[in-house]
Amino acid sequence: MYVCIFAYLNFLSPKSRAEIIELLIRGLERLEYRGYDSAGIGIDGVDSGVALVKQNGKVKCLRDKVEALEDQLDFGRELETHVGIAHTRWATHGVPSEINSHPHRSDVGNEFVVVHNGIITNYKDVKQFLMQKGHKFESETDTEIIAKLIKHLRDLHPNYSFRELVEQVIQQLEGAFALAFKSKFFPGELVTTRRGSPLLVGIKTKEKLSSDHIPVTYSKDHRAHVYELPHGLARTESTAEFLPLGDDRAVEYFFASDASAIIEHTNRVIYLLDDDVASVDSEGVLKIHRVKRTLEDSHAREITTLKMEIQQIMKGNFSSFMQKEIFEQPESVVNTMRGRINFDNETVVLGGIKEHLNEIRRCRRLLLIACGTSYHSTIATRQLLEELTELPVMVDLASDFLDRNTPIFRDDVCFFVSQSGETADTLLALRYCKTRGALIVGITNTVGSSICRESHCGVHINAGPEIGVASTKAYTSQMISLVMFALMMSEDRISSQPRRSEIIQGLRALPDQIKEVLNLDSKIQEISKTVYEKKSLLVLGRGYNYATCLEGALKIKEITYMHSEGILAGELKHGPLALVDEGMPIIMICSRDNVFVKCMNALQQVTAREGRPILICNKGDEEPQKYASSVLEVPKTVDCLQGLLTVIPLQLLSYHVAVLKGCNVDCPRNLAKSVTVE
Ligand code: UD2
Ligand code: MG
Repeated sequence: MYVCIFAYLNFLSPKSRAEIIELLIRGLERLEYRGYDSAGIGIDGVDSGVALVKQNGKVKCLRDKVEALEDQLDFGRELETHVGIAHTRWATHGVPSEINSHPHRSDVGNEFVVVHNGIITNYKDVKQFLMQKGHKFESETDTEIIAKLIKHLRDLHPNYSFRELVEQVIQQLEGAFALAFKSKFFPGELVTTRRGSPLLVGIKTKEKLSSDHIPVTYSKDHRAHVYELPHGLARTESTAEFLPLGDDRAVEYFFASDASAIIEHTNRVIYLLDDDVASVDSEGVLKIHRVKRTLEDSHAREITTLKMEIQQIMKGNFSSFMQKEIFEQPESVVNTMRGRINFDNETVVLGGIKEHLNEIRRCRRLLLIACGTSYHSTIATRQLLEELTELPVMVDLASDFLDRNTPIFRDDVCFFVSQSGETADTLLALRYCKTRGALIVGITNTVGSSICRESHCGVHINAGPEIGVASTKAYTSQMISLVMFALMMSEDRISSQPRRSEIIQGLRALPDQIKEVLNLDSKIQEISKTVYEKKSLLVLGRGYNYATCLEGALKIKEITYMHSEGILAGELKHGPLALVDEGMPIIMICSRDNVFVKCMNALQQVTAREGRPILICNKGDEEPQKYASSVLEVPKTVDCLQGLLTVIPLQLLSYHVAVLKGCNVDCPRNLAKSVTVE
């Protein structure tokens, strides 16, 4: 899901092996921003075979490893035509390790090697089949089946072309993928394809291209001519004439998950469509082929000219990663729930917890320990955890928990929540509890992180890499993970079935509701113009929305440097009300739940002191709107999920205020993405 592929083919364009390796690694570095935990390349070996170099960790570690192989790999050797494939990986299947890194291979002889971005959902069935046929697997990944399968098919059909073999393979695959294949049987040839995951081709030639289209050919279409690009063999579709373009047939092709890895080499690219098979044959000719012709298919792929800057490509249409990540939430929440919630029979299975469930049910209490935004996700779900587990639930900031030398017992269950899985205070608290014999549960976004390794069990929130320092999508995914845990804990209790059912259906509707909230963006931008020059911003609410107040205020503080406080509305008259006058900007969250009436009271206390709050309320709820200076209406959902929707306007507001103030949204001053020091 969260990986990138890059492939480079030079045809009649002599390059030393060192230059080729450099190109591949540069390509990976360009894709690094998408998050990764290991990397690898596949190139021609010094014999006639394929050499693989793979390494855990940053691309830099791969670079160091390759450089150490300088003598072995004969760096100075010039290769006129060569195919190299490369990959960065963000683990979803199996921990980050050399063996789980790509490229994956068909056999110890590296007959076929492949890089893959995506997820193969039927890999277990295919793997079982191949194991029965005697294939030996070495990794825990879904990708490895692809390499084994193509070898299996080649052994059955030795006369098939490389492209035909790949087409046979993808007909067996379910799920999402972008793939690039290299084989020792087909030197100089590269086959790539995609379904669901992005893939584009960059083309670099000295001569001008004959056409700005590459026609698509089809297996079932005998009349189709094979149109070929570039160089002298190319012909246009309309005339089917040869169009000589000069004598220089040299060409370089770049295949990548996104344009950031290509743009420095060429701005001429083709975006492949689902099930396109793009191959470069031994004559250096790029062909696009499809097994089946579909009605809506345009029969040609346009070569487009990229005009974007690298920064722009990386962030898509967004100005910062934070903004991109806020807008990713309709998908990231789905990824968190994928394969875990069955919405039809209303069951929830967290694979990483289920074996410990009975032990957890017998515990004395649950402790949730975290820092910053992750801590807010524990506050947001505490009430539901108490309700559905019927256990005492403590939430603690890791640093304070440690300062207090908190008593911990063998029958405690301790949760440690951290996006990176490396947060130093949280990790220290984990070790403290572990030595006292408690069961340790991790909730992290990073497979193979310290918290993941040192915990007894846990949940990967699967939100995808988060790059902006201010956490957004990880927060909503952490909340959902804890909600799923609560649902699992209560599955056997008949009396809680209606409640569970309501929550599960609420989760089902969530992605669309998040999209609706994101539509408030331009309105929020307008509102931010009214507050960005203020000194301070108070965020008021209670009940399930209290966590949203804290999280919203934290977002505002960390990226706009404005003072902001999340205040429990019930505490207003115990002090904070003194801050309120007509000049104090206030945001009030007031949704239709069991504390609505109390919230209305607080709202009136504020308006009685001339405060005119910005209101976040449920769609169509007119009563609280009377007191507001402006209103942001979010769809109503189940009370315990409402915070997933009310937090988003505050994420957006902090983002817009930061932009207006000229702050660096992705890298706020004084802060680091993961705080790995105490
Ligand atoms: C696992 C696979 C997933 C897919 C799925 C199929 C991994 C990482 N996940 O997802 O790719 O194959 O099964 O059913 O291979 N863990 C900790 N501490 C933490 C987080 C997780 O110990 O902080 C453990 C957890 O107990 C489990 C493993 O890591 O043993 C994977 O956790 P997960 O949440 O990814 O598990 P699951 O079943 O959703
Ligand atoms: Mg573990």
